[in-house]
Amino acid sequence: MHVFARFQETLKKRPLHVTLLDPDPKKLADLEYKIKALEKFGTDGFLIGGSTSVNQNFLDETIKKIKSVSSLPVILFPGGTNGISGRADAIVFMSLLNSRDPFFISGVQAKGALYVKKLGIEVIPMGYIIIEPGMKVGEVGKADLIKRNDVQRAVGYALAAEYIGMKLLYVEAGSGAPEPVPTAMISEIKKHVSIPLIVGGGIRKPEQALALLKAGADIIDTGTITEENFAAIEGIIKAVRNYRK
Ligand code: 1GP
Repeated sequence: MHVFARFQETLKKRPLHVTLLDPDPKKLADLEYKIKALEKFGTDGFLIGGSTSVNQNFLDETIKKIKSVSSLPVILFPGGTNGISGRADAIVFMSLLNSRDPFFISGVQAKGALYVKKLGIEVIPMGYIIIEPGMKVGEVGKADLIKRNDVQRAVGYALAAEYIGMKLLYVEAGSGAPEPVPTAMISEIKKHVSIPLIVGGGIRKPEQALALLKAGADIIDTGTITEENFAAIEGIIKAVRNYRK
């Protein structure tokens, strides 16, 4: 079964947790240990992201290493065309809907589309919207950041994603954000949108993940915590896995 279909099946029963990993040479040393532990804790898959400076060989190497120790799906979450690898199971083919630059809405996608097709990996169309503070991705993607209290604007972009035909919606505060996206914004989005909703950026505690799930998030994504405080990740993953609506 394809990754997205499998995720949809699981979502009928419980929310999902995904772990964002940066294909960075400095982080490869303890990757095997971390992957095994994350799988044991119950994460549902790996998103492979990283900045625009991702090295192709290194990306392949990272995915190869993950695949050698885990059976979980590996999904590309690319920052540009160099974040694409045929070793992954799938790619979230995303459009940064609230970018001021058309390059990030459809330009970079046009540059990479044929390559993705040739690789034959599963494509998951995803709307991506960035909320304040947006951090590095907001800057690089030239996001016209949605203010944390501008719930209506967030709902507009979220619903637009669904009407455009996206299969998945990612609401992002930016990696390393001091606080996650406000729960009031997530609950309002959830009232209007029916495609699965991933929330990420600044999630460091189980309580934050639980509050976002309660507000309506379907998938929780954490990245920084895996690098900065690995001891905390088990609690977050288990909280997500055990949550029931
Ligand atoms: C990045 O939102 C994700 O796209 C993960 O954010 O690194 O803050 O967990 P963190």
